[in-house]
Amino acid sequence: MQLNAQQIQIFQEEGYLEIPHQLIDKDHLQELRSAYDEVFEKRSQTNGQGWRNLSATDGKENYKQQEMLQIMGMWEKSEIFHQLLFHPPLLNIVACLIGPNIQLFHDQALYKPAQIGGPVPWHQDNGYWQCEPANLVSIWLALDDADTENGCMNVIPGSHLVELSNHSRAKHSGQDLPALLSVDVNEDYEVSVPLKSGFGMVHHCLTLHQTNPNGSDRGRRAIVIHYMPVGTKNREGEILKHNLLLSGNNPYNL
Ligand SMILES: O=C(O)CCC(=O)C(=O)O
Repeated sequence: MQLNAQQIQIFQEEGYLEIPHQLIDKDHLQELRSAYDEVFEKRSQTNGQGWRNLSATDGKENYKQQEMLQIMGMWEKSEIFHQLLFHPPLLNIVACLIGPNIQLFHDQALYKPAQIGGPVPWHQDNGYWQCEPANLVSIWLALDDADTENGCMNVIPGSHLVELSNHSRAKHSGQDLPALLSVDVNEDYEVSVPLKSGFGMVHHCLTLHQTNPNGSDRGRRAIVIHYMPVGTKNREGEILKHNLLLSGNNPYNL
């Protein structure tokens, strides 16, 4: 399903859009959850190889054992997540926002376990990436119901229209969180985006967003796919010509 003109306008003005239709049906969701759990099970005994706890402070003890678990490159670890990159309901939305020539920037699983799920502080994705032009978009897909109790996404509407903020190293109780950046934000303007499982939201790479800790009894499994228009350059000014082409053409990689 495509986005209509009004939905595209909302995205352009607000920097995010709660996608009003279900993206993943019940059976597909069950397959994705099983594959997700399998990858986490395999990785949980390792550090590195794309797995890390973003809540770990300074590589030492985790603050109060919080866990904000990240696995990068799910598409390379599981065939069903590879196929998800080409799932028409997702690509159709992205094409409405950045055009038909779409490459993968990367994907990541972001898992907040029940009760001990750690936060992700306010940031703009391009604070990490520094890509040019800053026209990347991300679909954040809920594999479990996500709400204010278990750490759904919170955004500052319209923040993508202001320039990139100065990000600094995130801290917890005075200790550095080496994997995370953070920005000071006026939270009066914050909007929460609760989502049912199988639903998603799309956000611009300059939209300020964060997620809270998960103190609830429900885990919060999510997968985020970051997409870029063909021709996007990395922080060194090089065109990312080799990234996986998801739709359309890539004249830079002939
Ligand atoms: O899933 C989360 O908790 C954080 C998500 C996020 O920061 C992102 O999708 O860029």
